[in-house]
Parts: sequence; C-alpha cells; structure tokens
Amino acid sequence: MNKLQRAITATTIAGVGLTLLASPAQAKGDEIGGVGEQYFLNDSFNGAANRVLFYGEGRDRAYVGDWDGNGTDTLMLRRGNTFLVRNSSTTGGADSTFAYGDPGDTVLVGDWDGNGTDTLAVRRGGTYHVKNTVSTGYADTVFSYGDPGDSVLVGDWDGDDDDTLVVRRGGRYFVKNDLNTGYSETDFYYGNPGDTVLVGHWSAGQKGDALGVRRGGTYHLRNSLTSGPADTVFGYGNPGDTAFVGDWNGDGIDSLGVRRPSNPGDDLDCPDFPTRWDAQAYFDYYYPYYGDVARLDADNDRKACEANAG
Ligand SMILES: [Ca+2]
Ligand SMILES: [Ca+2]
Ligand SMILES: [Ca+2]
Ligand SMILES: [Ca+2]
Repeated sequence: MNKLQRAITATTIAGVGLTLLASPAQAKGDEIGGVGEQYFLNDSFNGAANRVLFYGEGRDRAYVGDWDGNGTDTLMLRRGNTFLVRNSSTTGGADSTFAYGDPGDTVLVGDWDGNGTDTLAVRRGGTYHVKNTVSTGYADTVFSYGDPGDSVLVGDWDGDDDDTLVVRRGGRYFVKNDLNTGYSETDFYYGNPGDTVLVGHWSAGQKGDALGVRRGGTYHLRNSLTSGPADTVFGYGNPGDTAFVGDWNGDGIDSLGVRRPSNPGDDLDCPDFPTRWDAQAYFDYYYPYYGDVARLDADNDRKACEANAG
C-alpha cells in the first residue's frame, strides 16, 4: 500500500551465520504459534525454566502481554474471536474473557498508547485497527503501514514506552515510531533473511526494544539496533519448541518461554482411533516433541496405523 522510505541508514548487525531451521515468526506482539498446553518460562538467560504452567488446550492460539498493567507479562488464549485472559503465570483458568474482531483476523499485541497495559490490534492486509482497552468494542485508531503481505514486528523501538510497527522484508527492517499512516523513519539490516527473529528488552541499560535471532535451540540477542555481535548467546529448550518473549517477573527485562504439549504417554493404540487419519493427526501432533510416544508407527515410516480402516 505505502511505499516505504528508502534507506536512511543501512546497518548490518548480528553477523552470526549458521544453518537455518524453517520456523514461523515468534516475535513479541504476534501470536505465539505452535501447539501444547504446557509453558516453560525462564526469568534469566540460561537453559532452565523456573516457571512451568499449564493453561488451556493444546490447540489454543496464544499471545503474551501485560493485560492488567502490573508490569508482568502473562498468557492470553484465543478461540475464534473469544480471548481468555490470565493475569498470573501459574496453572489455572482464565481471569476474564472478551470477544474482539472476527474469528479469522490476525491479531497483534502491544502497548499502543504507552499506558503500561497491552491491548490488541486487528490486522486486515496493510491496515491496523488498534484498541487501547482489552474489551469488546470499536477500534480507537486505524492506520495503514507497508504492504498487505508484509511481516511485521511490534516493539518500542525509540524507548518512549509506546509500541509501534517494524515491517520486515527478508533481512531488512523498516521502523516507524508512531501509529499514523505514512512512511518508515529508518531502516536497517539484521541477521539473515530466513531468520526467526524475537523482539525484547533484553538488558537494563538499553533504550527500547531490540532484536534477537533464534537458530535451532540457540538464541543470539543484541541489546540495540546497531552494528555488532550478539550481546547474549545461550541455549534454551529443544529445536522443535515454539519460543516466545515476555517479562515474567516484572523486572523490566524480557526473557524467553517455550510452548510444548505435555507427554501423553503410551496409553493409546491403533484400534483406539476411529480412522488412520485420526491416528496420523495424533502422531503428527506429538512426534516433534516426543517421537512415536504411543508406538503407532511400527515400521518407522512416519505413517501411523496403516492397517487401520479409513
Ligand atoms: Ca500483568
Ligand atoms: Ca496500552
Ligand atoms: Ca515507541
Ligand atoms: Ca523479567
């Protein structure tokens, strides 16, 4: 829709060059992605989760944000256009629910007005419908940025506390620091075009949010949108995990979490599934995390219960 402003600064940062895994976007502000009802949160940059919790169902869509403005990020689940808010990072049910947008809408999370509370924006193509309260109702702000097919990241790029958008095209990022229709203000290069990129406030001294790159189970975090090597490199979880970002303990520093199904054990056998396709769906759901946990694939060709009818 809008042509983004041409290069003002072209700065290459984070010169790590490893083989890439194909992964969905897992940035702050976007849907977490992945499956599983089990969440492993880590308040520091090491390999061990210090909070493990269960929330909702494995196929729920999930988002991270500070819904009550108390300084800590927690999960929110989505079923169609119903959102289930939880305000603590512990196992339990929703604290509140509300409806917003249409079931097929793409939803982004951000603190759009800088008041300390995260709310939703609905994306329809290159147009964004921003709402500054977590409740049912009409959008407070509507603006357009970039093209309908662009991937976007949400963050506080200039450190003034409000979140805005970056359009990502391959390894190039176009920054805008307000929610008005118009051109980008700056752009820069980061990592490789195929990288999975995370957004976060990784360190106490940094101004606003910066980026991190995920390669398999290794994370390369850079504390500013400037040239240079990663400031923090560490391993977390498994390469198949879905990773996401939040400030779980409210210390102002964002860290990681991963999402994973809980292990179902070997309770089911092929005759327990109505059709082989049901068995295959079960197999495909758990295989990335636990392998053939129910032993449905006797000949190891990743086709489950081929002898079943259907
Ligand atoms: Ca909160
Ligand atoms: Ca807000
Ligand atoms: Ca900002
Ligand atoms: Ca924190």
